[in-house]
Amino acid sequence: MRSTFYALTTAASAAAVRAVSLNDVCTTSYVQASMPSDDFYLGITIDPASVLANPVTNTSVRGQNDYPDATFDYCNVTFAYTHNGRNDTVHVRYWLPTPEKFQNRYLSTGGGGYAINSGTRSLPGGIIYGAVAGATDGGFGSFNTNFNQVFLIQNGTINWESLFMFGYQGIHEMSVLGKEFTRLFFNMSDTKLYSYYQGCSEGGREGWSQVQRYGNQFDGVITGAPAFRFSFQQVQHLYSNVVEQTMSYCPPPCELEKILNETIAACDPMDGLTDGVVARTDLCKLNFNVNSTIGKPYYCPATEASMNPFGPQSPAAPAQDGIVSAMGAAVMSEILAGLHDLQGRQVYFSYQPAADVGSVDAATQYNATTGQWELEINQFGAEFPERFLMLLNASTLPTLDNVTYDTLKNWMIQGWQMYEDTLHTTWPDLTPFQQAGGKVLHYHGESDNSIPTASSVRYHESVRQIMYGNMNFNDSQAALGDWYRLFLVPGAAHCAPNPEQPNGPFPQTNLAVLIDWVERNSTPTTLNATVLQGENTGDNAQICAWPLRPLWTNNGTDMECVYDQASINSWMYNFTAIKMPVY
Ligand SMILES: *[C@@H]1O[C@H](CO)[C@@H](O)[C@H](O)[C@H]1NC(C)=O
Ligand SMILES: *[C@@H]1O[C@H](CO)[C@@H](O)[C@H](O)[C@H]1NC(C)=O
Ligand SMILES: *[C@@H]1O[C@H](CO)[C@@H](O)[C@H](O)[C@H]1NC(C)=O
Ligand SMILES: *[C@@H]1O[C@H](CO)[C@@H](O)[C@H](O)[C@H]1NC(C)=O
Ligand SMILES: *[C@@H]1O[C@H](CO)[C@@H](O)[C@H](O)[C@H]1NC(C)=O
Ligand SMILES: *[C@@H]1O[C@H](CO)[C@@H](O)[C@H](O)[C@H]1NC(C)=O
Ligand SMILES: *[C@@H]1O[C@H](CO)[C@@H](O)[C@H](O)[C@H]1NC(C)=O
Ligand SMILES: *[C@@H]1O[C@H](CO)[C@@H](O)[C@H](O)[C@H]1NC(C)=O
Ligand SMILES: *[C@@H]1O[C@H](CO)[C@@H](O)[C@H](O)[C@H]1NC(C)=O
Ligand SMILES: *[C@@H]1O[C@H](CO)[C@@H](O)[C@H](O)[C@H]1NC(C)=O
Ligand SMILES: *[C@@H]1O[C@H](CO)[C@@H](O)[C@H](O)[C@H]1NC(C)=O
Ligand SMILES: *[C@@H]1O[C@H](CO)[C@@H](O)[C@H](O)[C@H]1NC(C)=O
Ligand SMILES: [Ca+2]
Repeated sequence: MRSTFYALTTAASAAAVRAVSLNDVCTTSYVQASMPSDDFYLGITIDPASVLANPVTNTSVRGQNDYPDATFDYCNVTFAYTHNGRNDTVHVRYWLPTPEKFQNRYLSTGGGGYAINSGTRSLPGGIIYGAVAGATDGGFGSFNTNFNQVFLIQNGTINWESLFMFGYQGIHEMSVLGKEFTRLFFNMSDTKLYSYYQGCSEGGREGWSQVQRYGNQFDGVITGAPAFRFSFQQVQHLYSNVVEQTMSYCPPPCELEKILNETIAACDPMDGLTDGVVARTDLCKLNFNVNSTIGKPYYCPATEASMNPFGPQSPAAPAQDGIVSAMGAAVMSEILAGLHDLQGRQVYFSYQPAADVGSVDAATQYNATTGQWELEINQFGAEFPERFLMLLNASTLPTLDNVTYDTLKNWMIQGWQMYEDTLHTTWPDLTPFQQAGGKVLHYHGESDNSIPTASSVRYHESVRQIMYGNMNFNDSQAALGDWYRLFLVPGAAHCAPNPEQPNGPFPQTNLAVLIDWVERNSTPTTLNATVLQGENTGDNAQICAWPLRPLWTNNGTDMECVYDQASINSWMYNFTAIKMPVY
């Protein structure tokens, strides 16, 4: 009897708490009644007739880098708004947790490459933490239409609206509308709504675009490997090709892979733990000489022709059987040194030594007619000057003929001037964000082969110097670390774990860590991370906060975060080729 009575009361009180079900509120009419009012955002009118809403139950997500596996229900909402007087259409999409799972949180998500959203890939990362999660199509025509497809109206004619939407306006509008929609949908009235942002690569740049402009828009922001300093970043993708052209040597891919393998093998133990992970690329840079790979034999089997949906078809190639040449080592050294102009002055930096540059920027292709490995123009690098500087509607340069190190420098500076206020995204004074109590969790794979890790270190340094220039190095790092922390992820590639260094961890629980920081004032002294592949899958690891660096002692049993001036200095560059400050 007693147990029956107990069960009944428990069921009754649970029913009272869960009075509202997903099906009750996930309807077109309820969502229409929850729309921000017409005068909520000056210049924007929402189209109530565009509202689409449907409940989705028992969805599972697995194997993602940015959030753990989960199963959940949500309300799938899409609607459109227009900018008054422009008659354009911008679509926004929000996934809302069920009423009993909602935890007074909102999350904006961003894109990658030239996309302003990640499809629906990033949205579960909010739902599983009780947050409404938003994405925008930027007004580009559909959620699958990328910015570069709409940037030119015709050759020579810029679609300026698309540029500003991509630069920062689209994410801003989606965030302001999304927060208000969340409040109205869940009847929040005066309850605090915690607001967050999470994105990597272009999504990381988009996050910074908001932190730099809208001080009180987010309580917490996760910016991974941001594609900021945009023209430098894009043109940098061409630097490896121009090294190969200038030095008249296109290494066979297998030669570069061998150099990479030898670099990883030699530099792995420098961090005190021999685990296949180069956790100290700075020590590698200071102590490893690429020339030591000269003469090492390599072999890679023949490959068949393949279609790359994102780039050119790669032709079939014969088996590669050779030894690392002095030219191969010289090309690699020059690539890692970063762009210098024709007077030998530093213009920009490159990847860290254990990054796999051979499979992306430095990739070459086999020409069956000549039997030679030849230049394969990097598409990311080539699209930028063609489309965004020359304003020609094409996705690559026809040739790199006559392109020198000075050409690259000039493209970087020209692109900086053209897009300083939209894409460059390195404004270093974050005082409004800091004063509003915002927190930034910034991370970057230390073996990133698409955005140089040093790029994140440079911006973090710029913020420190601009905001705390009157303090010494350690005090300013401490002051900055109260609200903005940078973590370099050992072994990680671009926004992902690295198949070349499978035992490296990845910070999969970033949003949980940020929520603890924002809502419970629990500062991430180290960043929580998990090994996501290989034989140690599931192992936990802690990542040191910059400028501290990991070092294992006692034969790899104890990890410490140490201060090492020579290592820190190896991350600092003086761009002597450029007279303006480059933040
Ligand atoms: C949820 O989906 C899984 C498989 O994806 C299935 O086994 C399970 O029965 C489903 N649960 C419900 C409540 O529909
Ligand atoms: C979410 O809504 C959009 C717009 O109606 C629709 O295209 C999409 O299929 C929906 N997704 C799910 C999982 O229902
Ligand atoms: C606005 O755009 C719609 C659809 O693109 C079009 O049918 C309509 O005529 C336009 N209205 C004005 C005032 O330009
Ligand atoms: C918000 O309040 C309205 C009116 O009381 C109610 O019908 C609706 O279910 C509530 N929504 C939620 C998510 O609780
Ligand atoms: C490099 O190392 C990887 C992983 O161990 C291996 O699969 C590959 O064959 C090696 N490449 C060369 C050129 O030795
Ligand atoms: C590597 O070897 C080349 C000759 O092949 C030499 O010019 C260069 O200085 C060497 N680099 C280092 C860092 O030893
Ligand atoms: C291969 O080399 C031949 C001869 O130089 C040249 O005509 C051809 O364009 C090259 N093919 C590619 C795909 O570059
Ligand atoms: C625009 O420029 C591209 C690249 O030069 C060219 O292929 C295309 O024909 C041009 N289109 C027009 C309409 O001029
Ligand atoms: C490269 O420069 C040479 C000499 O000025 C010129 O003849 C040639 O047309 C140029 N090539 C390209 C693709 O601009
Ligand atoms: C830290 O990561 C582990 C897995 O490595 C996970 O179980 C734990 O929940 C994470 N902690 C936080 C605060 O998310
Ligand atoms: C150090 O660790 C390695 C791998 O765990 C082990 O093989 C070796 O015996 C250890 N050396 C000492 C001196 O403990
Ligand atoms: C950078 O180099 C310039 C020119 O050599 C020099 O004047 C300046 O002091 C250097 N700046 C730093 C921070 O080292
Ligand atoms: Ca190691």
